[in-house]
Amino acid sequence: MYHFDNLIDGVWQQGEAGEFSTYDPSDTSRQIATYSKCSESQLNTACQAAVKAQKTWWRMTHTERLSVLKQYLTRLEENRENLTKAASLEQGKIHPESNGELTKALNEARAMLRESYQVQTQPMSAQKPSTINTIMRRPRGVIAAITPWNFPILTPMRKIIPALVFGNAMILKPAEVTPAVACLLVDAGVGIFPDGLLQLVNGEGRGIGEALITHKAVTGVTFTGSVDVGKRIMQLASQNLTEVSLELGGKNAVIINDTDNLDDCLNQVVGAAYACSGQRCTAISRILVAPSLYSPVIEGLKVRLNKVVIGNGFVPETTMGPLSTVNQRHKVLSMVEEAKKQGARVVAQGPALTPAQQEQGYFVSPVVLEVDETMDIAGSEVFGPVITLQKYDDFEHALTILNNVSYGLTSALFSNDNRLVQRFIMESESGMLHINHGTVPDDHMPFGGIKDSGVGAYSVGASAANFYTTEHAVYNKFQ
Ligand code: TXE
Repeated sequence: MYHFDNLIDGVWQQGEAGEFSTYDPSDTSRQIATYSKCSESQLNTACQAAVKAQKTWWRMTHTERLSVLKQYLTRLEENRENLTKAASLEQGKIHPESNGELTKALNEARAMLRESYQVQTQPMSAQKPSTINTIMRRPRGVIAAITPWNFPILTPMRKIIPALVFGNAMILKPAEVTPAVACLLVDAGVGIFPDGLLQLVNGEGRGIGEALITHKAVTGVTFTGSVDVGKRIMQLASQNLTEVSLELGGKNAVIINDTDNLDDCLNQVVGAAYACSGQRCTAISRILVAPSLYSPVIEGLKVRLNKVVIGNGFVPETTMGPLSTVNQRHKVLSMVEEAKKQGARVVAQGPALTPAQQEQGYFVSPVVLEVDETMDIAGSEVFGPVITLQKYDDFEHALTILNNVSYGLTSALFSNDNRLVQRFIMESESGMLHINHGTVPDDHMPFGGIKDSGVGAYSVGASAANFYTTEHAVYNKFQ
């Protein structure tokens, strides 16, 4: 059992706004943690501390900041066991996935530290004599981060590291479903960072989350979560004209047109679809297949779904844990039922749940549904272990289906035909495009989407500077 309060100005302080608890999604009778909720007056103290800490932090040189951040990453690596255990206990994902998540977070963080060197003040040509013009970058200031529950290690880290490396302070409000890892992540910074530089407040999105977004001291809001909440955050942030960066959902498709190695292709697709029980914004949730490959793809999916072992994430044999919340399970099951009513056909199915699994946790068996574009599920994010399958007539048709959704996060094409690859690169409406490659992103590449999948600058890598810094035009004339 864990208990966490709120990290304010370097000290864990009991929240003045009540308590909440979390439970194991594999066995909901088991309480995992209790938390105290931050009050608005405590948030105010945190914001004042952040403003002060940010000034101290920015006065340090870039090299000094990098050295402190490297020390922080070493401490996280030393805490691997605690961090990954907390993630799997609260979120439900299998323990090897939590381990992989921390590894990815540390690799991205190290890449971010390296890439941050690229973001420099740029000399520019000047129109007046004896003048040097430069475009200078400064930290944005105090960043509010609101994170979801599906990647409780990686998502906070993707925000903390770029914010801090570019000289900002951060106040993190983690999802109420999985705050334990976030609390451990910020706790690891105590004694390494100046007090107040990296703080954490616990509580509901509509409560302390909104108070944080609208606080005058906050100059940037980075959010990962649902489209509806993203829109609300953008509206709230506009009250103070605060910059936002929103990373929202996806309805990501793979087009399987032709491949030299269907086994390898399906391994990548199924891995990208069902990791984290499908609760990934970049999960492949639609497979669009050329007519010639339709039957072999279905056969390959059946074989893979038969091998899935559903259960508690700490049992070594388990390959798929539960969904994280009762709401997620309800949403996924109702979308599948509604799809069936609208004519969707089950073409592959994972193992049946045991009575104990049905009773104790939020387990859902993976499924592949043959659908057409008229069905609601063909365009809505399920966020669970559900793949929809569609046969297309020709590549033109495939591109039409691919782009005919409101989202635009990631997409993939399997083909060796260069003309099709070129068309895909030019026409796929998504922020990240993969060719003969699953949808797992590299550690230093921009990460983000277009359309309903997000607005604002991409996170990860040097392009994160577009959100975490502000540009200033400097004219320096020699007298
Ligand atoms: O997300 P919410 P939910 C999608 C996915 C999922 C659906 C609902 O489709 O089924 O969203 O999930 C905070 N002001 N994604 O309801 O509500 C909240 O406290 C400020 C995709 O869990 O968006 C939490 O910290 N903050 C996604 C965070 O928002 C608010 C990941 C996310 O919760 C707030 C998660 C408010 N008014 C869900 N309301 C992805 N892109 O990976 C809530 N929050």
